Amino acid sequence: MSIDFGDDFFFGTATSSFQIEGRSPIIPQGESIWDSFCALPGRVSDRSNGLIACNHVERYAEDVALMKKLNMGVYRFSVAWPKVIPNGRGVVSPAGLDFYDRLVDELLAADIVPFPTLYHWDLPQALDDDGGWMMRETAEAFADYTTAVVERLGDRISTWMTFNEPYVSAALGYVTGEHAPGHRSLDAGLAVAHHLLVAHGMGMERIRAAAPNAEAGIVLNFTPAKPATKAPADVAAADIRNAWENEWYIGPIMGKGYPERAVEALGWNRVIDVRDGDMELIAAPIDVLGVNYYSRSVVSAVGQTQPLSHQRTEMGWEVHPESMRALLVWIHENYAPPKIVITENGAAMPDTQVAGGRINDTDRIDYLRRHLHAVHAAKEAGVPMAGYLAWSLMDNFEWAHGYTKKFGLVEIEERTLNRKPKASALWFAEVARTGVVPDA
Ligand code: IFM
Repeated sequence: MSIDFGDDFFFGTATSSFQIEGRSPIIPQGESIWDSFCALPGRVSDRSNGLIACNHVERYAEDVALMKKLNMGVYRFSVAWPKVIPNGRGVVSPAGLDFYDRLVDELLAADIVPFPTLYHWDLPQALDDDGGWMMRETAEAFADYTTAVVERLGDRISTWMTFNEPYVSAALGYVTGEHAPGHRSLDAGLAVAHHLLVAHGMGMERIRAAAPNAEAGIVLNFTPAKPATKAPADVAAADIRNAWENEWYIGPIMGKGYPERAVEALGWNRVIDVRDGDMELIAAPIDVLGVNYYSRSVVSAVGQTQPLSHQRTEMGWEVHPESMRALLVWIHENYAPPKIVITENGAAMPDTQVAGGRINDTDRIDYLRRHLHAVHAAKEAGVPMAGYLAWSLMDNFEWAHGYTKKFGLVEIEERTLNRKPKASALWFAEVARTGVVPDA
């Protein structure tokens, strides 16, 4: 059966600064932790970096024109802190702000709503040299950076997002070391998680002060954990995973605090430096919650297990749209954010089939179709769903996987960096034009 999202629902795509922008000689910028991480041997699988990426910094007007052609109503991008304040704190670079100024104007001229995120992982290296997110002072630097950006663009932005996926910043950047800055310490990750939340709270205050009429919120990722069996040990393992991965951020932000059972069971309160007023600051009301959903996990007491029968993407992630519907209902019933936007959903696929000179990614179309059905089902169940942004507009730098994993609706040709819409881009353009998602 085909489904209709109606007129009050928007469609668009998402990207982030480090993954697509690259550098330009006319925009002097500071190093970010990802520049440093890419330079370390063995950290990025194809030894690539973000120096050129998709060269969006020079080709942004072409990218906006392409979005317009694809009927996109909203564009989620992130602002690169090292382009705006090269040293992380102190002098603001007019050239950096000018770039985002031009991008926002180009989008508005094309009738595309700009939907910026202030932090999508590219922390200025200068701040990391002083301890980065392990230091509470970094939250203060983030607040000043927020003011600089919001004061400049605020007259044209209707919705601000503070952070993208703080869980990933803390867990992969500081606990497992898979992401920049590559630390491997649970204690560091716990401290970082709290500082990111404090920074979110401070950022919200600055957004409210500089743009009182704008909406504001945060983008969180969720990977619902299901126990592999009914054995108590598996159930307990999945429960702790849910607490750390899916409740650790939304709980404090929505005024429910850190999940008590995990704090107590693991003794984590010993390292979280919660100061007077922190939890109130973090719980300041948001207008909108961004939800990033890709997959679920199946957890046993001995670690993650993989249901063999299920379809997976190139990331090895199980395709499980039903978990997305259940997740959205769970968020609504337990936390009730005023509005939810799917800020990321999509799939890395092999992209090996070509038809008529175009990548014929029917597997990606199927993924998007099934997940859009899940979003629609949640909406029908009363969840206040406002929009859906596909990850990603184009193939880009997939962090530790370099350019080897392709999430784009648009292909980036290897040498020329020319943009070529895949079959999924044309399919999604029709969904955006009509609001209707056809059945398979
Ligand atoms: O590419 C990332 C993005 O930067 C954050 N969310 C998940 C995507 C796919 O891994």
